[in-house]
Amino acid sequence: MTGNITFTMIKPDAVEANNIGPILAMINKAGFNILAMKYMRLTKEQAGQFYAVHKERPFYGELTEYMSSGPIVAAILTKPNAVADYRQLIGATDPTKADEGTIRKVFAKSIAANAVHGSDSNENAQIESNFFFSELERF
Ligand code: IDP
Ligand code: MG
Repeated sequence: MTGNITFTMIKPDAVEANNIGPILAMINKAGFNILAMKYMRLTKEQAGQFYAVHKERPFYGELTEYMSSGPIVAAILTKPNAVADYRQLIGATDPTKADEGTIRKVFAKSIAANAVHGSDSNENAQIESNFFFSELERF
């Protein structure tokens, strides 16, 4: 593995809009390699587990409903400085505040349906990757 890892999801709004390909192209163009990847749909319970850190937030119900509303693409990405570089590539949580050229600026529909997830720390990148992928699924 070169560099460290981050975990991403292409969220239901972006999958529904046929933006898997364009988003993966931006990810590869920015220098990230794919260590693991799958296309799947989360149950509301699984979405709740994944976002458990946000349980007390007012948008938790909306978020877990939305994240289980359709299929997603989950992936582990590698690159030197992966976590910070990927947060920069995806842009701010609220797409109206995201920089030009970021994934969320280009593809997000709203603050909830914001096209992609990106880990916020190395520790969470490990936890989130382990939530979705076994060692046998990483290459
Ligand atoms: P992040 O995805 O940029 O790290 P977080 O604050 O960790 O943002 O929030 C997790 C996810 O919860 C966001 O990506 C978005 O889908 C959703 N979310 C965050 N804030 C709001 C909100 O104010 N309303 C609705 N959904 C929100
Ligand atoms: Mg977050």
